[in-house]
Amino acid sequence: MSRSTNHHDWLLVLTVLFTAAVVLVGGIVSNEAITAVSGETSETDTAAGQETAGPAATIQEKTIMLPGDMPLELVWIPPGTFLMGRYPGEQDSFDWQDPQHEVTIAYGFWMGKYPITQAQWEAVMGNNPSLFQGANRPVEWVSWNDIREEGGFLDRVNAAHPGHGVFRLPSEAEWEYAYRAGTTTRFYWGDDPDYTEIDDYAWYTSNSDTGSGGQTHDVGQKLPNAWGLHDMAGNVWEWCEDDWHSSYEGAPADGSAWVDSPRGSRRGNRGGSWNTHALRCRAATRAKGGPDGRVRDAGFRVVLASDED
Ligand SMILES: [Ca+2]
Repeated sequence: MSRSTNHHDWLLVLTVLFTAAVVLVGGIVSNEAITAVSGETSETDTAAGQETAGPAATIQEKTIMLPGDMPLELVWIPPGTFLMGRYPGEQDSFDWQDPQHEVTIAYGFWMGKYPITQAQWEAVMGNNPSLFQGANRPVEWVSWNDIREEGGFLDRVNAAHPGHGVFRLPSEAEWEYAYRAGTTTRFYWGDDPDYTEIDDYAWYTSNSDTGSGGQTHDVGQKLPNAWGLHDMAGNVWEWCEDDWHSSYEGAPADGSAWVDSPRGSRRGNRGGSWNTHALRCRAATRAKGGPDGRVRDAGFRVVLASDED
C-alpha cells in the first residue's frame, strides 16, 4: 500500500512541476514575441489574500494601450488539455452541453482580464451604446456584428496594432478552457451545490438589484479565477466566435471556433449575466443570439493570439 501511495505522490509532484514549466515557458516566449505592442508585462502571484479555486498559479499580465491611451489589461492563458461540456450527472445542467469531450489547446494566448468596458469601447468606437451607463461597467447593447464587422471594434483595435498578433473573439472552447483555469467543477470556485459561494465571484440575478432593478456592475469587483480572469461568470454574457450548435457532436477538438460555411444564423455566448439565475453562471453554460442582436446583458472580452499561433 505504501509503495502505491509513493508512486502516486511522485506522479503528482511531476505533474505539478511539468504544469509550472509549461506555464512559465509559454508565457515568457509569448512576452518576447509581442513586447513591441505591449506597454509592459508583469508577473504577479495569485492575488494576495484572495482565494481562488484550482491550483496555485503564476499569473502573467500585460497591458496594451488602445486608441486614446486607454489601457487594456490581458492575462496569459497557457496551453493545455481540458474536458469541455457538462460532466455526467452535473447538477442543474442541460443537454446542449453534451457530450463532454477532450479539447487540446496547443498554443497559449492572451485574454482580456475583464469584459470590455464602456470606457474602452468609447475610446475605440467614439460612442457608448450601453443601457446601464458607467465607464467601468462592461459595454452591452453591442451586437456580434458591431464587434466583428469591417470597421467594428476588433477591426479598429487591430488597425491600431499592426503586425503584432491579432485581436479577436475567443472560440467557445478557448472561453470555457479559460473559465475553468484547470478546474473540473461546475464553477471555477467549486461545485457550490447550494449556491452559497457564488456571491464572492459573480453578479447574477440574486445580487444584481441594487435598488433600481437589476443591472450590470463595474468589472473586477468579484474574485478572479486561478488564471486571473474576473467576471467570467455573470455580469454580462460574452460573445464568442462560434456559430451556435445545439450539441458538441462533431465539434473541433483543437480549440478552434466551430464555424459553418456559410455562417449560421446564430452565435454562441457564454457565462451567464446579472440577468440570469446562478446555474447559468456555470463553466458549461452556453447561450445563443443572432449576430445583429443587441441585448442589455451581453458584451464580450477579447483574445490576443500570440505570434506563434
Ligand atoms: Ca461574464
